[in-house]
Amino acid sequence: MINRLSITSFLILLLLSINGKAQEKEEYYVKHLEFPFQATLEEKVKMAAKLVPTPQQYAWQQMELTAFLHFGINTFTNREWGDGNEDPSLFYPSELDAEQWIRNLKEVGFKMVILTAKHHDGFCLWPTATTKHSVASSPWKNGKGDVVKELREACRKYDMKFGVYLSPWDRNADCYGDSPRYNQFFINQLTELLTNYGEIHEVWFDGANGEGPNGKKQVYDWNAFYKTIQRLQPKAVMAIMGDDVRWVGNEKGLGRETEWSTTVLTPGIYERSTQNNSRLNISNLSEDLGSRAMLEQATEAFWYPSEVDVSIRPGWFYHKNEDSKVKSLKQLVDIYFQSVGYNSVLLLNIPPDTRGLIHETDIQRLKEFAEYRKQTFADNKIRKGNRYWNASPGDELTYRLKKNAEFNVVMLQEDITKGQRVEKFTLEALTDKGWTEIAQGTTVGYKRLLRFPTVKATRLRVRIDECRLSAHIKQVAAYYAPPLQEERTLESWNTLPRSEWKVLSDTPLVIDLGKNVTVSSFTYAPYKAEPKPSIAYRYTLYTSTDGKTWKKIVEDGEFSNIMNNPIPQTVTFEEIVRMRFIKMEATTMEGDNAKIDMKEIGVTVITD
Ligand code: FUL
Repeated sequence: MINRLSITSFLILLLLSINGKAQEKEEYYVKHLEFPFQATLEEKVKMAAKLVPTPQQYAWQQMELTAFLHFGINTFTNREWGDGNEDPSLFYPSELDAEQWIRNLKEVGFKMVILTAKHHDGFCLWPTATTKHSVASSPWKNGKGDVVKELREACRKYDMKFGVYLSPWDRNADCYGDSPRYNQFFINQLTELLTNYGEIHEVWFDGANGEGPNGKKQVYDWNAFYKTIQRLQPKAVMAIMGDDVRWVGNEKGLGRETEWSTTVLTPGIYERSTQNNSRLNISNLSEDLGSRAMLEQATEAFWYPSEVDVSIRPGWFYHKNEDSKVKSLKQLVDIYFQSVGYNSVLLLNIPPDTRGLIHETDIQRLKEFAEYRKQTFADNKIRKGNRYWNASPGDELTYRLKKNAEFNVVMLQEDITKGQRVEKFTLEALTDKGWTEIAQGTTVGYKRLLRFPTVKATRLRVRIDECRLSAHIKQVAAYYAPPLQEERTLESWNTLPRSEWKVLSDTPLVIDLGKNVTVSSFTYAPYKAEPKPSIAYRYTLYTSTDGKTWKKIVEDGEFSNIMNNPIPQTVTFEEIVRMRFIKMEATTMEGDNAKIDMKEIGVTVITD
């Protein structure tokens, strides 16, 4: 089992910190620390303040903007999760041009791309020796193509960092479920990727698994996967099912306002994680992963910073019918403030289309997004905001602003090479009405951006109300972010008013639509797009015109990835269906009966 305790506990770094006057020796803990048995809260807080990232975690954090590229067999089958039975001959991008991806992504500010080298369907985008289920069996370039290689070369050309997503869950591999055999198969795939393509900066292991209670049970050998990365690409960060980068807990692009990189969440690849995390009653989804209250109960702490992954479109893979659903500039800007601005790295997915190109609409939106950031962040209203400030609790520092400064954003940055320490701060501005409080915040970390109504002021005062030991503030800046129009979102997935509908049964869900209609598709839209244990995952759908004779329309369908990304999922029927009654038998991920509310169902009616 992975025991990095032995490495990291003793890897206590001695740094010389020059503090203006005296030189003092400071002890830091790199990536991990264990609290001594019976340590007091005060002792724990002091230790946590000295937990710092590894050099590669620090380099990763500084990238801020990274791009996900979901591309594979799903691009051609129009699915989100393939079942592994897809014919490789479906893979045929007509104009694949990896340089087009990277040139455009570089131009709009991305520092790294991560490619889905293999998604859950098992189809490999490189000609692997481990399986026939790969590009080598496709007609693309007569089976001589290699997407990973083309992308790697484009990254080299444009000086873009490169990462790989390799799904542990594999619905194609015969050996999946035969644990030792599959672990070796997976290590062979990983070895190919980490040896044949030059430097790899991030390895992304997805934790998703939709096998359900009766599915195949694979026990992953995380320790062996971890060692393979350490041996072949020691500078890469290991993400999600890894101990360098933590999944933020949703796929909506929403970080936490209080985001601790110094966290008590034990990474899932450690055997002790289940025990540790259930004792603290926490998971990736928890709101609080690092407060004093959490430290008090914890036995160890990790430098385990958050990554916010979200797609520019509703789905992760390209779907033509989502060309009109590319996120708006306002949505992207909000995501930016709620990820990079909340002490996280943004991993924004931009899925190449069936041509093998990034779609024009997405490029256009990314350009608007880049232009907006440029416009906002080019003009820092603060004079001398980069004075290094070592602040004790209660300390204040006043900054002079440029003449007639109007601003609605303040940025704070801590020097995280000395730990994450700020717990509470206040911002005040000197306006023509005197000093007024404009905002309050909690954590800062690598970067914190606060938004508030526009103020006109001559001075900005920052107070560090609470912190662990003393905080090292590296930079304070103020900007004006032009307001963007709120867009109205319409529920476009239901065209039949629900006022006439009646629920005839809850389990299975039976709905009387009130009249006979001709329907081309139906939608399941989990309430508020929130995950819940009772969410439907597998389903069988019947319809009827009289409520007695039922016709099976979809058998054992799957709402792929519904738990992580609970957005509306529309199922288009092979042929239009005349119906008045809908019956849905549905089960959860765990195989229990799902609970579906009538409001979560929609139909597209083509004629009455
Ligand atoms: C999830 C997967 O199931 C999705 O398909 C997607 O790859 C997302 C980034 O992670 O867990």
